[in-house]
Amino acid sequence: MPVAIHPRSLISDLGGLVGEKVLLQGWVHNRRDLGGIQFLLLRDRTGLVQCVFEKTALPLHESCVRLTGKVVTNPKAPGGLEIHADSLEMITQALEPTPLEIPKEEWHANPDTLLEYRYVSVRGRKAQATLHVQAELVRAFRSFLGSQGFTEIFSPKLVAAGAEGGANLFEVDYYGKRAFLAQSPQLYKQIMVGVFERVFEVAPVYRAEHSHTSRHLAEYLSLDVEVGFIEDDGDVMDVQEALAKHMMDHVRQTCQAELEALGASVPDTSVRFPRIPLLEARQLLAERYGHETGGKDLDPEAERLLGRWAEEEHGSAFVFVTHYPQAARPFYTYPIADGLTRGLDLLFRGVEITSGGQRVHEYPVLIEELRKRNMDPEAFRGYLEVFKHGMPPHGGFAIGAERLTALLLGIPNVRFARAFPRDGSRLHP
Ligand code: AMO
Repeated sequence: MPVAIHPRSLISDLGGLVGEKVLLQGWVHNRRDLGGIQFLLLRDRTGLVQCVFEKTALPLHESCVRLTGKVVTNPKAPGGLEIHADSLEMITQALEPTPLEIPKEEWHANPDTLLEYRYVSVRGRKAQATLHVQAELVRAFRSFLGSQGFTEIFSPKLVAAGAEGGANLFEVDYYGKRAFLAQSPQLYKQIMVGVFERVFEVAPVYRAEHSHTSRHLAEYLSLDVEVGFIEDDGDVMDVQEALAKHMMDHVRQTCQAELEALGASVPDTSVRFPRIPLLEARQLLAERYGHETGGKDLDPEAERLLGRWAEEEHGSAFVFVTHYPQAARPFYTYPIADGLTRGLDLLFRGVEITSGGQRVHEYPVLIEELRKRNMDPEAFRGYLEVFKHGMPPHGGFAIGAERLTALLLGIPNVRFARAFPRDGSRLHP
């Protein structure tokens, strides 16, 4: 039973209250004055309802109000219901007009304006729906892993060295010493495999990305998984696939209203995710689409085309790309013959949403992998120590929560899959 804090009805419950008098609380989402009759579109955490008044002065947008009235069916009203209101009481009056029109929220229009006023634009129906779906994705992530014997961990975000390498570290002054914001809980989740065998973490990570793209944030929510006593990268993919399907199914079951508000659909989860080695993928893209890729990794167009192939040939919105070359993966990735690794990515709708794979679990091999990359083992002493103390074969992956959310919901810019995004040009609100 929900805890009753007021004799208050929620908008989502009105369907069962037709003909009854109700008390509602919420925000003035929109208003229209037709002279003798006024329409107030009321918003609460569960949705929107049209409330009809006679000769009432309506408060400014986003004022907090309490009203009473009768629930009436009206096929022309949004949602098929409206309130014939008889009282309107102010809870907190808005002091000035909103800096943008929340009911018109449109992320293609002017993202900068929307983000500048995010403290109120985040109240828009689409923003709210997006963040709600994300919360449900995370809930499903936790509950699925919990059911599989994983333990949640909490690793430090202030660290002495970067886990992922590269130039995108944020430096902080740590009691007069140089420290960094964690790029990933990579080392810590591996250490904790030595405790719990199976672990996960839900936490922000930091990347001082220098390119301004629609898929990169300076702070993003990393959904990390690590599992011990695996045979190989196939086990890592099995966990990942079952987890992704569970998360999709959960959203399909619990977020119908949000999916509708965003015009989004959840992909078919009945098909097996295809698994294709990177080198084969390259060949396929060249032969099938005439797209040649150089470099160590797939470029965005190659990812898009591979997503198209997975959809056309396998009916799958997801595809694993496996066996990345050593040059394309961090030193902790398990090396195999021919300069390849058991490192892999998962693409969703043609964009990378996770990286992962099997890790090196033997100390001498780690030293060797560092040397191969011209990295100094001394600089990684903190990372290496635990591997002297019996680490099982293990592997894992990290999902970028905002990318997953944006791709699922058809949101063109990952910034709108975060309540308060951080990027090279934005530190507030
Ligand atoms: P990687 O660096 O590939 O791997 O990151 C994993 C996933 O995180 C997301 N991501 C980002 N999302 C938003 N903004 C960014 N700047 C950004 N950078 C990455 C992507 C990506 O697939 N430690 C490894 C994971 C592992 O092997 O377990 C790692 O962090 O969705």
